Amino acid sequence: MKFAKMTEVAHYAPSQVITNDDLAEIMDTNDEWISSRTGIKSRHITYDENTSDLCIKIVKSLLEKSNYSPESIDFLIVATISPDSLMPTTATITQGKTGLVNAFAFDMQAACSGFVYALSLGEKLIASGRYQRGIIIGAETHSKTLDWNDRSTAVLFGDGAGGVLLEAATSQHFLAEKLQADGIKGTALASKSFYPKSPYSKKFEHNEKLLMDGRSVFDFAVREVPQNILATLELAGIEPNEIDYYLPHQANIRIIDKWPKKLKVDRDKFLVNLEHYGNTSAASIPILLSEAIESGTLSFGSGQTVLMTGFGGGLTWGSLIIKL
Ligand code: B82
Repeated sequence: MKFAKMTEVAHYAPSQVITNDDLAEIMDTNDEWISSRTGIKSRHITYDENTSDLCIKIVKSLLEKSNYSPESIDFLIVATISPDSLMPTTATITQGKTGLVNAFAFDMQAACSGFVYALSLGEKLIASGRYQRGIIIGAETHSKTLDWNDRSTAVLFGDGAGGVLLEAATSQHFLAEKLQADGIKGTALASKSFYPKSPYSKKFEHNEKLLMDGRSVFDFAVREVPQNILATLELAGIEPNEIDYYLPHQANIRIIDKWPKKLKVDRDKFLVNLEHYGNTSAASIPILLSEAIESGTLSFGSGQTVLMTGFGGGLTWGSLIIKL
């Protein structure tokens, strides 16, 4: 039996910080409205960097921290819904510019669940025994896809990236997982759509911008996701309170605030940083993990048990229980 473990983590966000007050200068909104409904105070917004530029920072940082050569990396997965282009992928652009000459690379698209899906897949690649070392990144530059005239969505999102180095291990670190999807409810959270538009095709209705049925996705996050967490805990044979820290996708503080009661665990076990980043979709969980490692709240090799939960467009959602 082969195993995988995370051995390093890194995060990066563009240096430009845009506060709620800054947004109030360009659209009809205010700090009280945004922070009371979302918990967000500021977000990082890229000035001259694209998603691959953020990913390059993460790869370089992981290589520096681990002292591994670029040639020693077997694969790179980038989870993103704001790629530089559909082709080439953000992962291959990053791979080319960081000298990961022996790595295969591809993008994973599972919205705000992207990092959890990609980390799960990376673990399987290593557990197969075929690959020894990989990098999993969640990265977004949402600012380039937002409708800056739509105050209901433009205030919610931010840019940033986080990633982990995944390596072969001699003992089990990934204890349980449950990944889910429900395409029937997919229209509740949808971005710009693509449809045939050739001279030979019928005219399709399509949306040009992000659509979010807030109430419906909020109810989904509050009702369904804790059930997924409980099911994952049951698979691991672990009680909710035995988890040292929960690392939830940072969509909205009101969602996270409802979970401790549902799971009957202390609110302090839920790590939160959305105040400073907004919703960074696939990047939110690795940024959260990286900050927790940096602050000493978590450390690799400590034996602490964490539960990561992603949930978002698709709809997709899922949890991983990992022993650090
Ligand atoms: S909201 O609908 O406007 N609302 C909840 C009733 C405000 C209190 C809202 C806002 Br504002 C921001 C985010 C959400 C939300 O529910 N988001 C998500 C839910 C499930 C999956 C992903 C997300 C996400 O935003 O990434 C609701």
